[in-house]
Amino acid sequence: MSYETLSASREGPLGIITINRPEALNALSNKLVHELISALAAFESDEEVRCLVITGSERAFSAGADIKEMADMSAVQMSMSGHFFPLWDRLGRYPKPVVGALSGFVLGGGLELAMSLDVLIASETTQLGQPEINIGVMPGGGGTQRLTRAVGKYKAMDMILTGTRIGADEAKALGLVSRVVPKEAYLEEAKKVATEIASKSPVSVKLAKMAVNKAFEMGLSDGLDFERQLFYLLFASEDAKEGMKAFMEKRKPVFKGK
Ligand code: DAK
Repeated sequence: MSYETLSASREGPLGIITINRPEALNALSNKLVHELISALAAFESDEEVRCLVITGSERAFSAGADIKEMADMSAVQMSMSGHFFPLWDRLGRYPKPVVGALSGFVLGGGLELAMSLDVLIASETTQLGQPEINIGVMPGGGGTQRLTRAVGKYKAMDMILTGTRIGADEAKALGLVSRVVPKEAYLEEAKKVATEIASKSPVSVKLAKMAVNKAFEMGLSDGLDFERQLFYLLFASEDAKEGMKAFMEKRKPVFKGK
């Protein structure tokens, strides 16, 4: 499938999506959002794909929603068109692991998109922020909730109310990205991490992702119960038997996703 605002390609077990609107610093236009949804759907149904990488360019992962497109929208248009919601919805329930390869500007809806992914690899040049306040609005794609859960109330208030951006090292110290690497290496590192994840049992990866995400929605004791149910369920998988057998036989496991 070919797209106008991004490219999607397969590299072995990896599905790679590269956002490509350089003229607008990869701002999320309606078209881009719909193309992203369709690329995600195609990789979801491709059984060979075990992990995704979403990236942008060295200058910008994404500078947020396309302000030029949004400027004239009415509140009714925004809510009736379901502007953006289908993307957050799909990402929120996406069963395969997704690694974000971040560089340059990761702003507004771009940061909200990143925060919906599973592992974030950032180039040392990455700048993250929720600058919506500067244009008279506020985060609308989960920023007030996900950023606050990631960095705590006081840093989130600072970023959201002043629009101040933070750099990669500060983001890592706050737990907002997983790893920071030199700017030449961020995409390779993301692919390396994705390849590592792709080598694990797809069944345990899927359930482990589900369990971690539930930590944001459940209280501790319900979350622990949920984790335990999934853990028991994994004992019904062939992959779990294979993993433990391979350990005892001192060989590499061959996971089949069964
Ligand atoms: N939208 C459209 N165009 C953008 C853009 C954006 N967000 N960001 C940059 N561009 C365009 C610029 O207009 C410029 O194009 P020309 O004017 O030259 O044609 C080109 O990209 C290069 O940008 P600059 O010339 O400004 O480059 P600089 O290096 O000087 O500055 C910058 C880079 C990233 C600091 C600056 O461009 C900037 O401040 N951009 C805006 C960042 C921003 O405010 N982002 C938040 C947007 S609001 C929703 C969910 C989510 C959202 C909305 C609804 N629902 C679920 C309903 C999300 C909202 C947002 O993200």
